[in-house]
Amino acid sequence: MEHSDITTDGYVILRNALSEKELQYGLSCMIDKKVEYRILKKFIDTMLFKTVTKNTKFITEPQYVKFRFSNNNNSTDASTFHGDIYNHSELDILPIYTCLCYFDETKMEIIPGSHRKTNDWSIQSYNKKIVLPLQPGDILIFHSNIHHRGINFDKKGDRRLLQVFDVFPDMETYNKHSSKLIIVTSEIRSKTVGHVSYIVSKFPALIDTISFFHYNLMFYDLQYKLPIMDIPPSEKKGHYVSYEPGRRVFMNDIEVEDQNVNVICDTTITTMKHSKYYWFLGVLYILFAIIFIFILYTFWFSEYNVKTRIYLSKKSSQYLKKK
Ligand SMILES: O=C(O)CCC(=O)C(=O)O
Repeated sequence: MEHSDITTDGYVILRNALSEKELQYGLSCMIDKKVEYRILKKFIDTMLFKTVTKNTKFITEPQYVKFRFSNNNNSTDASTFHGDIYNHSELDILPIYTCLCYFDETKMEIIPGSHRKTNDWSIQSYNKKIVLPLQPGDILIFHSNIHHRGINFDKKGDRRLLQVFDVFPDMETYNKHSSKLIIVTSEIRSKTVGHVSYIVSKFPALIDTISFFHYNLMFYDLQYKLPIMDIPPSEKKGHYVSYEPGRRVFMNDIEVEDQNVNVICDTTITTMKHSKYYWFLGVLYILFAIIFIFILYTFWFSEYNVKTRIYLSKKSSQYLKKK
């Protein structure tokens, strides 16, 4: 285990934790661009979590809600800073983890300590970001609300990654906390945004700039309110809220499926669609657009502007004739 501490830093890396044979078993789930999810489920239960429980003291009897396998395509929603869960409860430390198993060499960016409540400004927190280099066989575990993002999506080649989300460390924690978890689904609207993010993530300078702005929105809990995809504050209070973009499929119903889908293993967790609560923002956006077009229109057809435009076109035709 590395020198990071799960309580202080919010993450740990188990370096070279899985053998070549175990990794090969995990990867045998890939059939061209599709995935045989039963193989992955077995890999998680018998290899990944066996290694995790053997090498950590804080995860002893893992209970997880879902997982996702991607190959360079989780940039649809993971290339800007985000938390996998947002903690709206009184607790300082969220008792839920995300476990990531890397099959290829790559990097990810994380903000150590961002899993705890802070009085920092967003920019102070943002400046603490560090890059974690990851190798095949490494397992990264963090508190699910830590701020992190995938990087390195511009590199050619595979970036195969298995992520197990909403991992409760033992049965007692699951029984106590799972009813406070809310999953907000937003598949349809995130499709277009996902496609754009996938392309933009291939341009590091551009995605870094977007990520900086997104970080500020996320820090102040605005990133889902502004695009009208959130639930009201009253429903968040006391809860752990996870936003789930992309398609969801149920473990019991699938065999071979696409990559990068959310494979749901626990169907008892509260799931809801974003509400109509913030639709007034939509009305405001339309009002602003109408006012903007009106101002532009009146300005363009004002007496002064019409005269100026006639004068300028006369001048330019005289100039062209002289030439
Ligand atoms: O791709 C990575 O390294 C991180 C992925 C991630 O944060 C996510 O998919 O939510």
